[in-house]
Amino acid sequence: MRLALISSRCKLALLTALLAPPLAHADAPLEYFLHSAGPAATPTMHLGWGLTAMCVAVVAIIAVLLAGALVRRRPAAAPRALGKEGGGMGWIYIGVGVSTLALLASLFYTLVTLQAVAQPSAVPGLSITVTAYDWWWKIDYGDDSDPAHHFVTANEIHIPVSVPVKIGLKSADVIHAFWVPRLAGKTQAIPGQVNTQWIQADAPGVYRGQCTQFCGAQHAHMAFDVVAQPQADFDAWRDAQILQAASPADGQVRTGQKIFMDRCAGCHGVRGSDAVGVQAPDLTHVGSRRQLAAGTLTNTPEHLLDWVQHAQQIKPDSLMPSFTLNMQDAAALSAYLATLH
Ligand code: HEC
Ligand SMILES: [Cu+2]
Repeated sequence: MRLALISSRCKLALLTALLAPPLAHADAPLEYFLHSAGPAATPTMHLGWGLTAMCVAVVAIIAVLLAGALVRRRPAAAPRALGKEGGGMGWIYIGVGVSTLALLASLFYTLVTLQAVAQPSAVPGLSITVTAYDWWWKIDYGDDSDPAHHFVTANEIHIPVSVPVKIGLKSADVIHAFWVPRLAGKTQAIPGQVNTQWIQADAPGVYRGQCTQFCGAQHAHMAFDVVAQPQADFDAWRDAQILQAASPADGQVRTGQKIFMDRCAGCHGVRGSDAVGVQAPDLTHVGSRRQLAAGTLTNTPEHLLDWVQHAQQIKPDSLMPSFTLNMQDAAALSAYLATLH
């Protein structure tokens, strides 16, 4: 039932994609490379449409010629001797010539496009390191010049609008690929190597990203959001993210924190507490994120608790175990997690 639902939604999405105008605005319903929202993506989108148009034209011309040949079919005659086919070679030369020109033109257009998206036109105003893990993304706002501005988050990248942002891409395990279709082409994240790419959003909005290199069981649930905001909003977000978690005062929250320290802190970090795990998403401001577990669930208190108790059912094989909690512990943990916003 769920599968059927998804596939009919996919068909609808595909249909929308095919019918939508190529230059639809940033709020287009479809998160797809047929629409672009920034200078790192627009030239490749145009290239995609151009090459598609060329292919369609070739198919249409061939179809028309074929139909013409069928209609004007001559009566069958004895085959002529080799070398006396009676002309027609002119058409072969024209065909080869036109094909060669079209292929050269598309090669040239592709090279020009690659050059156009290779570098931003201005020096990137922000630099982020993204590390791919099975099956989530660590986002590191490192700032060498100012360590006080350094913080780590997960699965949600905020950027200021109209500013080129440099992304250093790493992998902690296998090969992944970072792709935000409306903002840039895809780039692989390879263990032991730092690849770089840049993105820029011309309008505020949420742009969905996705791992596009098969990386194991939960590859499909390895999404992320890029949230583009006006500079002032971005600064406010960053200032809030830099803050450490407050230490709990209230009794239940304190109990919840103790459960967290016992059962979660080996993997997860919460800045400002003794939880310094680095193999899992930093949870200092987990409540501020839109989604949980790399786009698997929307972030609500119910989903949060559901995730903690049923991670293995919700995202089988993910590197977080499911936890069995009694009602009291679940309530306490919930109360503590609610303070991490
Ligand atoms: C063995 C390591 C491990 C332990 C222990 C662990 N987690 Fe996780 N947790 C992970 C990993 C890995 C992920 C990322 C899973 C994914 O998205 O594929 C994760 C994801 C999460 C997320 C989603 C974060 C986000 O930004 O999407 C939350 C919330 C979370 N864990 C809470 C907890 C809590 C609460 C506990 C303790 C009861 C806990 N975890 C214990 C490894 C662990
Ligand atoms: Cu993947």
